[in-house]
Amino acid sequence: VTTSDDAKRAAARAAAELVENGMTVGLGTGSTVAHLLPALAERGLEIRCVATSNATEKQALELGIPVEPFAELDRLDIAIDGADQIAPDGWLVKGGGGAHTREKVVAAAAERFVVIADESKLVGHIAPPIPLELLAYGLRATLRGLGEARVREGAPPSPDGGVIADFIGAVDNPAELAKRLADTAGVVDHGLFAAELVSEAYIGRADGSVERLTF
Ligand code: A5P
Repeated sequence: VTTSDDAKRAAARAAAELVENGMTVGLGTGSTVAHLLPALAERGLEIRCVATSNATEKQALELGIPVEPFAELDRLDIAIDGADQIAPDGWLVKGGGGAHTREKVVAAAAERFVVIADESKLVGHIAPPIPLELLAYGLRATLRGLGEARVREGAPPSPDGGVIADFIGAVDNPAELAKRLADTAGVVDHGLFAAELVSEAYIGRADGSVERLTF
């Protein structure tokens, strides 16, 4: 068990306390969320959950947390998820695990979107790589349109059949790049999450302390 694991666990356990009986909850993906699920299960709440990946769904069900398809619910009370980069202004990069498309749908549907991470995720500036999900249809043409992008080696397709790739060009202005990526035909979604989506971040440290950041 590494110290970063302790830090992730501390952040995850603090965020689990935000969930209340009767809530609809979006469950993120990754090694930090893997600590959230047992903390949530221990609370024994009556909640309705959607999962952003098959891995999260499987772990949740094993722990007795109910998961339903995200087709009927039209909003969520809260979503809790990890991040790969957290900038001082609240912009995020997500998708290190290739789940960013579903993660963004869940974050956008949530009244409150809470990020959980260890302090290594805090960055001064957003930097490449920026994860992408691309349609397989026209893949080479989409990559050509993007310029500096490459398919992520060894990454399985997304649960929706998309090809996982990364934009590796410079990131000067995240908002401008987000618009350019979103406007490129063949891009299903990208891993830049605007600060407006983010309610707060719980940052765990190896000593077990947790800092709450709001943006
Ligand atoms: C999954 O695609 C990602 O967006 C994760 O949320 C992100 O990579 C954080 O993962 P860890 O909690 O494993 O660092």
